[in-house]
Amino acid sequence: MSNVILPPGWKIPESRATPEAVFQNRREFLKMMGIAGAGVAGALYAGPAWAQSSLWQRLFGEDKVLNKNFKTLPSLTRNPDFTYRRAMTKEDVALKYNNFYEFTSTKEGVWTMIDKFKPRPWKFKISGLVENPMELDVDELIEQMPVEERVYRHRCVETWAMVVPWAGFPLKALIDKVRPTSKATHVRFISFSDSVAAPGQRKTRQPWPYTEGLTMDEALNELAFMVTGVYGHQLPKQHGAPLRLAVPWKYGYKSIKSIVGIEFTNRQPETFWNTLIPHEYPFESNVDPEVRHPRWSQRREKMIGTGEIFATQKFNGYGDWVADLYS
Ligand SMILES: Nc1nc2c(c(=O)[nH]1)N[C@H]1C(S)=C(S)[C@@H](COP(=O)(O)O)O[C@H]1N2
Ligand SMILES: [Mo]
Repeated sequence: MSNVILPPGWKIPESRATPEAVFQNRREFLKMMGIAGAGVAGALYAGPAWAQSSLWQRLFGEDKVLNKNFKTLPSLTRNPDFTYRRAMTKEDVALKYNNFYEFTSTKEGVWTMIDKFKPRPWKFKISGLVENPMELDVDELIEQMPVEERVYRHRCVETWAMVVPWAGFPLKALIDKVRPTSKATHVRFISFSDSVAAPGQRKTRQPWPYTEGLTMDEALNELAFMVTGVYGHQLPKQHGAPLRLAVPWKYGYKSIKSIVGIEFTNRQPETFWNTLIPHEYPFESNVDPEVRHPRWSQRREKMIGTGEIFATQKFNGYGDWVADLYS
């Protein structure tokens, strides 16, 4: 409809074929070259610009970029109320298949491009229609919150899905602390701005920073979760360190990453995708198999890693928690 740029990676999963084939061929490639291990190859060739390319990173840079030394989170209790009824996605799979347009629109490339991004120290601000506005270091905030583990399903609008164990706290706990005034009807979330670390933000026709929003009732729902970690450790950069949202009854783009601020407002806020392509990405965006995306069906979804296909469920299967909000 408009001449708005449709980001090139914004496609159904068929677009995965090429880069994944490259990655899966890594071992054969190494064997072919007679190189014993990625470490040796890395030591020989670290340096030239071409070695920084994402193809090179995919072949040889994985341990460095994945940085397995994420800080472990203390004594995490898994909340048993959230049943997920599917196999959990493997950590390495989730780490290497992301949507994070600040870095790149290729899902397989995000983890190779996050080196310069520094999610700590990180200032976090709560403003707008609240009695107790706050501005503090993100770790100071997290320390005050009731952190637990919840295994949630995640359904991207592009039809891929995963199941991951997030750590975090209910958004409601934060809302109770800052006490919105009776005028507040919506919550606006704002992601970081750093076009040096995040090359995607140099695309000046996109409405950076990434923003999202919820109604107040949605924000107060038990399911709305502020995520501080995953798989038992601090959130890695590619999943939206140091703090992201998880609203699993909505399409994935509502689950905004690397949040620097939350603002309470008296009107529906503008959001990144809704501003870019309004007829494809509505504000509400609840998962619904009956409502087609203009360019594809939403009836089925594919688990990353295993490739299993499932029928998509209304509200991504979370109707018991949220259907009341929309009746
Ligand atoms: N700031 C920011 N948040 C974002 C995105 C993004 O590009 N930028 N992508 C969204 C989309 S489309 C999805 S599906 C999820 C993906 O989360 P994951 O990479 O941790 O799986 O993040 C969401 N949050
Ligand atoms: Mo998504």
